[in-house]
Amino acid sequence: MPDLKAIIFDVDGTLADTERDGHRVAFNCAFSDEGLGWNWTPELYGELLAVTGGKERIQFYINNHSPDFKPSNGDLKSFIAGLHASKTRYYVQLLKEGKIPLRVGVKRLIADAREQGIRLAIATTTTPENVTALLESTLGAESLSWFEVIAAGDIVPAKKPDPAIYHYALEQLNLEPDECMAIEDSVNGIKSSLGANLKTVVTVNTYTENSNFSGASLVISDMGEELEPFKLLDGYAKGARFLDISLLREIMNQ
Ligand code: XBP
Ligand code: MG
Repeated sequence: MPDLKAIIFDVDGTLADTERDGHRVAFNCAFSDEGLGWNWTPELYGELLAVTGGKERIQFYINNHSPDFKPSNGDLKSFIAGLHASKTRYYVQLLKEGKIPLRVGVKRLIADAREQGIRLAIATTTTPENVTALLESTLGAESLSWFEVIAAGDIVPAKKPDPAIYHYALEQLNLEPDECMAIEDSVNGIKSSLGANLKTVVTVNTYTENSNFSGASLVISDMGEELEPFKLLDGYAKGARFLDISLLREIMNQ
């Protein structure tokens, strides 16, 4: 039976609740600087999350909510790229100010994995600068070296739900899917991880708690702590109160 060798983490919604008070706010700051008059409310943003990737999300918004929009420079693709770069600057600033903490249990699970020699990787649709800034601001600069692979953003041609980003991470780790576990928070995320044949644990958040996570090995409210146990939403957790390496191993061998 293959043993657990690596965990591949999603970032947004999984490591931290970044979307509503992070990415969304940063998008709106960038829109405001350009005088666009676009305001992504928390509710609208929940709908826009169906599209992964910030540039792709802006394009989708224009297509569906502002189809007559003409960019000031005449070229929509480069306009969106510039707008998104501005959004990234705002988002990184929010992270540097320490506005976005890790979710319950994340720090403990990462420490547990490192102690037990489990390799760590990241597979995300967000921009690499954002991953770096999140890790630095929450776990310290040295944490960047804990992750052997940071697979992010445009490194693959198709973002989640396409499995390309997980295929890329597995290739870089030089591991088979049955030697790894993925941790995700969204339907697009789990489509991507399952598409790469990875067993996946889902920790839900307010944007994803009502989604259908069929195919997940375990669905829980968060990673939990001894004194702040997770809520079990689907699957079998052997009475555990928090997600650790021993539970991940159990799930892997189910
Ligand atoms: C979530 C995403 C990202 C972020 C915004 O990524 O879809 O697009 O919302 O980040 P994941 P960017 O859950 O895979 O970590 O603007 O940098 O794309
Ligand atoms: Mg996510």
